Amino acid sequence: MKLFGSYGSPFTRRVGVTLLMYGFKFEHVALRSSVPEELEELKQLNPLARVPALQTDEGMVLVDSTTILDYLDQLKGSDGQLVPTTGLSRTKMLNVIGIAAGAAEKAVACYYEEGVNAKRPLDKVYRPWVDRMYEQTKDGLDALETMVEGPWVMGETITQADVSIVCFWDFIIKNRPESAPGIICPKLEEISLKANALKEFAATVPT
Ligand SMILES: N[C@@H](CCC(=O)N[C@@H](CS)C(=O)NCC(=O)O)C(=O)O
Repeated sequence: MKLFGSYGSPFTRRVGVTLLMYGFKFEHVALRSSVPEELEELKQLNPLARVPALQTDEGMVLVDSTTILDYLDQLKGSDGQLVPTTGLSRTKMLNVIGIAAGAAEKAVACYYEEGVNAKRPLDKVYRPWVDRMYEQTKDGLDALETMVEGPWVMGETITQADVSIVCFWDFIIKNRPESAPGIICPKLEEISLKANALKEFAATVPT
């Protein structure tokens, strides 16, 4: 398999961590949509020119990290999956991950407004909308903080909820400007610290 996308993208990183945790062999191609030549290559893989994209061993190209994770879960089979295969516990976990992904999408949108690779001239930024997106990110994380059930997000063992939340948390904390409303989520912070000590997370820290 080939994973396209730099680990600076939290959506790519959660796929990278999952591939490593499942023990799948893959080649990592750190494409960035912010570099024009790499963007051209990306367009050949993903009509939306976004990362991540995963080329399977059969030659299929999957886009969107949720779809890619679903594919990897199926490949892994029911034994050792990071997500329960059926039942309410699965629905509950996907709901938690959905909130985290929503918060991350808002943070990425803010990054494109005023991060190092901002797409819009600063004087064209519409402040109320950007502030609202920072707020949505913060509110999403605050909600997740209240949902933590144990040493890991869903309880005693590490799951996809931890993989996704940690990748999103690390991106948000690293890229959020000081002017944005502060985020205080000690449980998520601790889970991030614990996860980043694991080799699969350490191997995917954005450079
Ligand atoms: N829902 C998508 C989000 C992917 C996404 O937003 N990727 C960003 C990087 S974090 C990207 O490639 N953006 C480039 C663009 O939108 O032009 C997923 O889960 O894969």
